[in-house]
Amino acid sequence: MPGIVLIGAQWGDEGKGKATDLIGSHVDYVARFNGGNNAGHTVVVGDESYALHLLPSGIISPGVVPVIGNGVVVDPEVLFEEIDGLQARGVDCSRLLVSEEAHVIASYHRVIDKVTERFLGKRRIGTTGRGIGPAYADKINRVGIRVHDLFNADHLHDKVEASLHQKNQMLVKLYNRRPIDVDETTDGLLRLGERLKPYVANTSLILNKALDAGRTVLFEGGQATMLDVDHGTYPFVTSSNPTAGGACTGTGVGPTRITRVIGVSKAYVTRVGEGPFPTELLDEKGEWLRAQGHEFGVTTGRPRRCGWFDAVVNRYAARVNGLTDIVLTKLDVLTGLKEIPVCVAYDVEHADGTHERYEDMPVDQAEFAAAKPIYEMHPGWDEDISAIHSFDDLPRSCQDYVRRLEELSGCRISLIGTGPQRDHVIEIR
Ligand code: 2SA
Ligand code: GDP
Ligand code: MG
Repeated sequence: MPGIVLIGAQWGDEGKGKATDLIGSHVDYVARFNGGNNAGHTVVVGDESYALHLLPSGIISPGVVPVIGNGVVVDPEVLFEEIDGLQARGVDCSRLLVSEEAHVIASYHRVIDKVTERFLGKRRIGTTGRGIGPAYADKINRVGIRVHDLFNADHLHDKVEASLHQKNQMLVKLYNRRPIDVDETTDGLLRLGERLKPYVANTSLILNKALDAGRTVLFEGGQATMLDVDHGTYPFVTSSNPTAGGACTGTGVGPTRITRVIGVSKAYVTRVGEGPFPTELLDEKGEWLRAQGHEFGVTTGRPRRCGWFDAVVNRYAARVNGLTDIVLTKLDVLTGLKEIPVCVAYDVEHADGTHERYEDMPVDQAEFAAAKPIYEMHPGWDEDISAIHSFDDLPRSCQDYVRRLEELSGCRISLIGTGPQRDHVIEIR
């Protein structure tokens, strides 16, 4: 009855889509447990590249049941666009299951996300503008709309009215916008509900029964550890729990069912959106990494900020997620560098001018923002590694780099990505 959790160990875009696709072809269910269509997961199969946002990456594997768990915020319009796009390319989406307890992103959540960011100005978070934060805020404020609310017109009208009551005052008085119409919004949601209905199910019950019957479930995280609302670089985070614990609350499956927790890390680091990033490269080396790794947002197209591998972040991710192993992706991107810096610890200067070495993540975000990376230098390699399938065949310096990242992270590396394709991979036993 194995439950496998797969999460991002850095700031996202580590290549979780590809890792899920690889592991997902051996599992029975792939369940998303957090976030929404802020995510952008790329799966490359032969000449075809699929950019998935809301659908679990397992949708590409025939025979896998893709599940959208209760912890996800669902924008039905985006979901249908994604389903239509995939079906037009021959991908069968009929097996999809959507939790009746998942919260819905309504048009007003998108509006509020965008106006709030504009209003914040210099203090903006750099959100994807998809309404994620406002939808989760409504969930916590107990004025959210859940999937099963879409099937009862009177009940839905009351809920939309309650949810819009305060928001309309805010939109009119604070942001000088027109109020959002309750009837129009309710009608729109009811129409979306009709189309959503065939996919809706008690997914917690289904997943638990599947585990009881000896099936394998892969829990696929969106975003990443450092974007977690509790454990990330708050307030520069997303509004959900992308860490491993979120897999349980976000699907209704207990922690005793989880047997493996896989963290996906890039061989360097990227971040998109605002917030501190100690190893960020603001020079031509950062641009080189962005160009080599094609580091642009899958959802928004924004250029990603790039920097060297940060072992403090990885050690932290290993701890807060209880990682059993790491999938190290995009090692091929580093090919051609003479030497590769790796951040092993931080140097933080305190207000009184004294310095402190941090081996572990500082909790105080002011300290994290002031953290200077302490680097260790590693020799690089020039050989193309994308066609290599055995760890022992990698150039010596490349093997040493991987082994050192493993040692610094305190967690074994079980898989290495050497290119975007499914077969660009090295398994380490
Ligand atoms: P939001 O929209 O409220 O979740 O934004 C809050 C922060 O979370 C970050 N975030 C992400 N970071 C990396 N990748 C994400 N997905 C897309 C991708 C991003 C894109 O795969 O490339 O296309 O821009 C993602 N989603 C949310 C976001 O940048 C904010 O820092
Ligand atoms: P996710 O959000 O974690 O699923 O990652 P994204 O899909 O946003 O970004 C990862 C990008 O790296 C995608 O374009 C993948 O096709 C690509 N990718 C994944 N693994 C590798 C790898 O090992 N090497 C290279 N060069 N590209 C990879
Ligand atoms: Mg992504």
